[in-house]
Amino acid sequence: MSLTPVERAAHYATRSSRFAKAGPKHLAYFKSVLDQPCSVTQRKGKMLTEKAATAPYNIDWMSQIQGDTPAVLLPTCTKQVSAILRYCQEEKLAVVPQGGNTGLVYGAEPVFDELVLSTQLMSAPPVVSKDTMSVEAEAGVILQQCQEACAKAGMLFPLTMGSKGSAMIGGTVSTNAGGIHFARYGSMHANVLGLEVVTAKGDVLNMMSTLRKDNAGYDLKHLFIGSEGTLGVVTRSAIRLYQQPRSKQTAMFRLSNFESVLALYHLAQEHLAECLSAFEVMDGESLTTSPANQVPYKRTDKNDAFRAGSDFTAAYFCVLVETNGSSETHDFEKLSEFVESAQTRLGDQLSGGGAYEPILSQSAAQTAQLWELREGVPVHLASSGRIYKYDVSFPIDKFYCIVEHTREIVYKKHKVNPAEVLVVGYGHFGDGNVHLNVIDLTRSHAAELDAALYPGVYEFCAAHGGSISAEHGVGMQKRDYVHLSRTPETIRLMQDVKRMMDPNGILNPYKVLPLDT
Ligand code: 2HG
Ligand code: ZN
Repeated sequence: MSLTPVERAAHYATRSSRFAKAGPKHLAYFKSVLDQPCSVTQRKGKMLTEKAATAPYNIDWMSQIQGDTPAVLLPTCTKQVSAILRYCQEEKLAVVPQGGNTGLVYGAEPVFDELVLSTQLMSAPPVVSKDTMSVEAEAGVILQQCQEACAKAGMLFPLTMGSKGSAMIGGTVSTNAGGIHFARYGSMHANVLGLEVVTAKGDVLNMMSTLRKDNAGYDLKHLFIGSEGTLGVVTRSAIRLYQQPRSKQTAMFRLSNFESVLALYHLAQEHLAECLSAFEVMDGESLTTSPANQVPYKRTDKNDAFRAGSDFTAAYFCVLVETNGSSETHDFEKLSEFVESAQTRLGDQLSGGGAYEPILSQSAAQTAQLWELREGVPVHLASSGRIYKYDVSFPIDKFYCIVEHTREIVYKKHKVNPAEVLVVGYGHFGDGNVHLNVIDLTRSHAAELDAALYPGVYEFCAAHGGSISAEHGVGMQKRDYVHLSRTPETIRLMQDVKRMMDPNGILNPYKVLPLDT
């Protein structure tokens, strides 16, 4: 449906009458809490109520969902978060926790008149410990700043993704963000060592720790990682670090069919095994809107064998392979051997008769260009038309089937003109995580696309052993489809947990769980 962001919010839910409306008495209380300087930093919090000031917090970055919050609360410390949530629980005031607001599933914006609790001012410089190989960061620390602080100490932060310049640590933990190094370093579930959370009742749970092994009963931090701010607000976390790799190698391949992408992946496992850190795939259509499609490439004697063409859409599949290792020479040799072996084994599927041979990056600048091609894909697609986004996962041999299926449905069954609607697939192949995007270039096919995609795409995932959410989470967008990826018993237990931990359902309402809770 072609709806305004406010209409789309109303399409997903009706404001629940169990919530109170925030009035002058409530706002005066929040102000008094936020005016108390934090005992550690001495900084006061802030409250925004002017429409112009609250506007950016009311809408997601894709401009799909818009609420109308009466106030944005910006605490500077855990104590203030605790006082706010305790009061909201008592007064039945709905609250949406918000970090960098980079989510894609309508999980971090108000739907109606919920208060916004932004962690933006909880951003003391992260504390990196080389000895314990961990970093401690407040919720509002920007992901990229955290990565840089770790890199300065020679350490690698395990998560990275296109939105690193805005996404905040608390949000990446709450949503169990994935990103491009997931296949190598694992999820936030695998890397969060300790957590401080304020529950929906205002209790502070101090679970901070840098222990690798700690088997003393329930590991409750995992309840908060990936529950998208519906059970508590993450205020601080301790995250596992890795040695900063001495060498990073990047190569780009262009292949003519999916079978050869799969073969290339298995070959990468064979040759690069422990140092493979990313294996990203983009199909030809996903690159057509990208200005970086014509990546300049310097030919030198050394890389002559890996000559580049300029049109990355021509071969059809584009694969970006990265390794992280400890020896520049050894790793370069390893990658070169892998490239040669791929050329021998995949022959024409890989070289296109010499037209698109692999590129082995020769410099940091070139590596950056190759990553720009990948990271720019969602950005350029989003600015090309009205976009439908899916973040789904499949067993890797079925990675691309959802894209082919969607093309069948859109172009053949619903007879939409392919020149007017792009159906593209790209993503994290090593994790079986495909981003299916459908772009209505002329913004005139809402009716056919709604019919073709809802609930067909999610049902196809369920029928083919996939998940409706690989890494972006559920938010409000996929709330009504969770039953396709979780059993009724599991959903009932999730609802029981939510009721027990948040009796008035004030924390991030209308998101993640079926609406009757
Ligand atoms: C990515 O992998 C992100 O680039 C965004 O997860 C994907 O916007 C998307 O569909
Ligand atoms: Zn992704």
